[in-house]
Amino acid sequence: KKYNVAILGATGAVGQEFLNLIEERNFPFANLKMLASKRSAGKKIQFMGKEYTVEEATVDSFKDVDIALFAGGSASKEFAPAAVKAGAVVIDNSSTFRMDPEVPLVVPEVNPEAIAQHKGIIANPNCSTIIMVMALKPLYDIAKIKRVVVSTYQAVSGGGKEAMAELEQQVADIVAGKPVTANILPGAALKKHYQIAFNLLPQIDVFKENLYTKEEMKMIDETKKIMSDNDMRITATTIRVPVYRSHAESVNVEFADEVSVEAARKALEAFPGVEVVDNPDEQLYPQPLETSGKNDVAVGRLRKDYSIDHGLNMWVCGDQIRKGAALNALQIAEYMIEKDML
Ligand code: 11C
Repeated sequence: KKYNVAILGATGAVGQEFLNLIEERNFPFANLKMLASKRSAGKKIQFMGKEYTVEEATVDSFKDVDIALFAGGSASKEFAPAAVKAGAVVIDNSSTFRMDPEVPLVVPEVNPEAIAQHKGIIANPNCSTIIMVMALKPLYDIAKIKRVVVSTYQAVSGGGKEAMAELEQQVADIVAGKPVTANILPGAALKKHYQIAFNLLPQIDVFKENLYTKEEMKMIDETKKIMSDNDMRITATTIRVPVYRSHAESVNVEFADEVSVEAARKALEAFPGVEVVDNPDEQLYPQPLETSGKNDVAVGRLRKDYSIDHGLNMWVCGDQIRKGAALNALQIAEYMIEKDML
């Protein structure tokens, strides 16, 4: 069986990755609709030997669509209800519906059972959340996790194509001895912008009243929902780094019981979608350059945290446009196809 697929936000970084993955994974599509905002409508996209014209998304775009892959952003709120009404299942990469109790928030390796509860929309978690829970779940399966302290090192591509272009331009300008301009990061809609090249920005998204950024609160709230554990204590600091692609995270875990490094390694190795890269003797550890363009989340630097009773430190890297966004969404669709849920 083949399915009619629509991609909303086809011209962006996540939209483009949807196309790469649909081809790579031989996703069973019949018709493919490329949708975007008015600004991108009319653009041509070459895909699998065919030319597609990007159409402006409207509430009428979803007739006969089985699966609507939404790349993210404010368009989701506008178009998801219309797509559902038209009979499509929406897999949404925006933050709009993630914390809605009616909407499953899914990482297929972690909580696929939540998909069955959907009422038309399934939310794809935030990229840094997905990458972290991929490493937390196999550990949680051997011992309850009491507390997580995470610090992220997030690539500019999390901020979209424009943020990547900004880093490239700034590096080129600096090397050429030209003045540097910053218009996008830490966020295009923010009042102030700062140089990311050769710098670090401790702000991803807007600040909330509690002094955390929205990105930090996403990691906290979404992780609890995906792992179905509201008692888990989590604190997060999210940082933008001058890396093009792949987010990295330093994750400190406190368990309720003892977990040896060996047991943790074994559990991580056995988990689908995780690759353990951890050999200090050979200087092997996950690096963003290595995980870019790959599907697996890499985990390494496994070691005990001797400052608490049952603690473990690890370093996690994953391509946030793949597993952190497009791949995770497509895996949700693949799961639904496999289980005959479409
Ligand atoms: C970033 N995590 O790296 C963000 C991008 O809620 O899906 C994804 C935002 C989201 O900037």
